Amino acid sequence: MSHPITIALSKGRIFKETLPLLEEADIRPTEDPEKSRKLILGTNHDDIKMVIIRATDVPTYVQYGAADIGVAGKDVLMEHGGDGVYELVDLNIARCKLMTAGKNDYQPGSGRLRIATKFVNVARRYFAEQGQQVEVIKLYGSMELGPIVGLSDLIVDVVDTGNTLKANGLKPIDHIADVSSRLIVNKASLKMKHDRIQSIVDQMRAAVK
Ligand code: PRT
Ligand code: MG
Repeated sequence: MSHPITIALSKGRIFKETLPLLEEADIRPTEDPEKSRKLILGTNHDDIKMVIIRATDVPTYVQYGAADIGVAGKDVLMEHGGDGVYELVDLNIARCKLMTAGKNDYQPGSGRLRIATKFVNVARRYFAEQGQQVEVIKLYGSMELGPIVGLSDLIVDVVDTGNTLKANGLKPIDHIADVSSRLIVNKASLKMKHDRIQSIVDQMRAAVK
């Protein structure tokens, strides 16, 4: 009997852009998560299922083996730290950049800066490397408001077109990292279910543009 395999994905851009790659590995969900309320989706294989979870939870599911395979942004992986997972393929999808941003009239000065972000670990590490003293304030969304309402001097967020920053009177300042989504695998799963997982990984890697 072959081992069942669970794949963790988030709704939205990652799901949409991962589907064609999974298709190349002959894996197709039996339902559209955007239309279904189900958190577990079947596939065209009896022994492969998908769990649909928040983007930031994907590395945690894979770390603990609740999912064998997952797709997560490099931003989310940097924040998580990557314990217990192998990052095996750069899928080259959902590309963006991790940046600092501030008000259009922001001028770098001396002294301790307040940083509002959901990427608290990334922010602490980045500013420590820069030798900059910071106070990091954890937010769960709408980071762009931080500098506008005087909550923070800067934010750390992912930026694609930059339109969201611009629409809120902010400008991108420093580039922290280029981001794309990565195929991650639980370390124990790769040993225990090696052949099945390796074959999915190889087929998805071959499908990457
Ligand atoms: O939405 P939710 O709170 O559930 O979680 P999430 O925002 O982490 O998930 P999701 O699906 O929005 O993003 C999943 C992954 O897509 C992220 O972890 C990134 O790796 C990647 N990605 C690529 C992006 C973007 N592009 C992006 N533009 N994630 C978020 N954005 C946001 C950005 O923060 C900004 O607020 O979209 C907004 C528009 O960006 P601009 O610069 O084009 O205006
Ligand atoms: Mg989002």
